Amino acid sequence: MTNNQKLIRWVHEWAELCQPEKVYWCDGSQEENDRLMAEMVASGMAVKLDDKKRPNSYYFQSDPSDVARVENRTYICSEKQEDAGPTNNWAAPAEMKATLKALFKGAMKGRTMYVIPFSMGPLGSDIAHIGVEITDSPYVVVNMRVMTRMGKAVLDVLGNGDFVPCVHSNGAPLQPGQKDVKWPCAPIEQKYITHFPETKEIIAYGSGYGGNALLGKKCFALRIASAMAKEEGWLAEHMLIMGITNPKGVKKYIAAAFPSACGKTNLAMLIPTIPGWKVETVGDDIAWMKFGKDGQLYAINPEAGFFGVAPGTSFDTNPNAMLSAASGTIFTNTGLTPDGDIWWEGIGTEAPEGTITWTNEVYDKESGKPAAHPNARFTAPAFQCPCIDPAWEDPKGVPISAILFGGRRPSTIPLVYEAMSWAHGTFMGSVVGSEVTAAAIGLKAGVRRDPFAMLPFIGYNMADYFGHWLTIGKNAPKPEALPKIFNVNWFRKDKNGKWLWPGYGDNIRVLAWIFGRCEGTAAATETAIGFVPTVDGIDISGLDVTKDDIAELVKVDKALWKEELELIKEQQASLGDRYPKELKLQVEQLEVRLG
Ligand code: SAT
Ligand code: MN
Repeated sequence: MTNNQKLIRWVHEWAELCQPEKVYWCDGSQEENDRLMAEMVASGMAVKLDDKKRPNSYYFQSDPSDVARVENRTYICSEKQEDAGPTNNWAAPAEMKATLKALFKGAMKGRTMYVIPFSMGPLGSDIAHIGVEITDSPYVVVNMRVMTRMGKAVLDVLGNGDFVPCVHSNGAPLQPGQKDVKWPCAPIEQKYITHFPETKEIIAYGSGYGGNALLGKKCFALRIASAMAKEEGWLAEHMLIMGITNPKGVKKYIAAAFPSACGKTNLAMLIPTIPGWKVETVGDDIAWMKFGKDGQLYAINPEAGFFGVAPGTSFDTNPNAMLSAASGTIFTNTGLTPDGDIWWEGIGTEAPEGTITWTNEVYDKESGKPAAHPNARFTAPAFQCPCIDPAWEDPKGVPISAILFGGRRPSTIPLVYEAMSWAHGTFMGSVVGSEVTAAAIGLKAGVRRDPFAMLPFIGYNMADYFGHWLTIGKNAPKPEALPKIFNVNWFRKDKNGKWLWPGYGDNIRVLAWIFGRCEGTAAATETAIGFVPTVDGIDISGLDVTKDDIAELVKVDKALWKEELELIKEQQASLGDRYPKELKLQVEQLEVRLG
């Protein structure tokens, strides 16, 4: 299938080490997919869902110990520890490779080694990159087929070119005669999700779930790509990309980063509540952005599918996601209904009698145990999304007019405000965070900082990453064409703890103001923290939100901001001496403006 000698040699070396029963090169065809699914159904790994209810769709239950990304087992292996920085787990590359070599020895015994050539981004796009994943998990193969462009066509584009090597094993070899389990994986202390940013390699062992195993996603498209982007002068970001068309038919694209549990997928697929506006989705999770020849920043979605959190998704909260997952979808750790469909908490219906939980028990509402694991997922093809943007596969990407940051902040942070400059916007991204309650995560209550929503995804020193953002602004080929930067906060509460903003489809009202700022038509008031809308700036027609509420929502309370500033200084101090001077200056200037 290929003459790429580097690729052939690399596959051969890993096959020697892992000792699989056979090596199989994936072509990405429907026939191959159907065959692998049929094999997994036969072995008891997968359940085929009812073809009338959920055509061409399959259901999986993971091992109860293997349900999410494992951040404490995720490593950045740069030669120097300071290059990984204070926010990443670090290990010396040679030591980590020795550890991994011992684990991978014979790790694929009794199994097939699948070779998956994949493209992150439309095939042949200047912004796209190719990777090859080897894995002993057929579940990974069928998921990668949805989440990336995968198979023979990728090898044709690759030719003798370079690729990012990605190695994955569930870490559960089979001895002769040993019966397989439904979800093979290794115990937690043997799981390793490792990245070598200097040599651009990924090696993951022991977990079959999500970003631990589908290595194109967080491992490549964020951790390794962020390191590539820094070297090459572009941006690899944890951002959705959406197109917004106003009632006059003018269209603009925005990219937006939020920490988890802020409704990122819902925002990407928003259904506007004000007439004449349209939202279309380019991507819901990751954006790669490069300057075009015209000096504009262009973005692609490196992925081809949605790996969405199932619980809470319904025809009320996100009909476009529900329709994306109507067929040809893989469900993991949801509930399974007796008539061969899926069910989860918040899907909008009662669980049918006899629903099976993700731990394969009969669902009992009274037991307090959910049918779906909170991190249950659907893997759905992006092209099935009813609001997918016509340009979502355009190899040159879509021009970005605005970048949004946001978090879950019940106080202090206004509904929306605009940065005064790119450097100020970089500062805004650097202090993104969500307020958490102590009970929720077993940590100290307060603001959990998640800069650029990239805390677990920056493949190098976070302070250097901030520096890279500043450099992008300084080196912009056409500074006036740089996207404007905004911070949004849908989660402000009043004194009684009631939400001040309805959110969901009404967020278009805030996006409309942002749109107007990009066009130079929307009015704003300058404050100490940036530009906020005037009280008439947000369309509240048809809402039971008053102008007083808007005034409260955009109010900048200097006393609260001074408290915020102290927290920001603590964060700065924790990030080490590579913290950029320009951002320190931003803090000093903010302090002066706050008086
Ligand atoms: O498991 S993934 O990394 O793909 C999704 C997530 O945890 O954010
Ligand atoms: Mn994500």
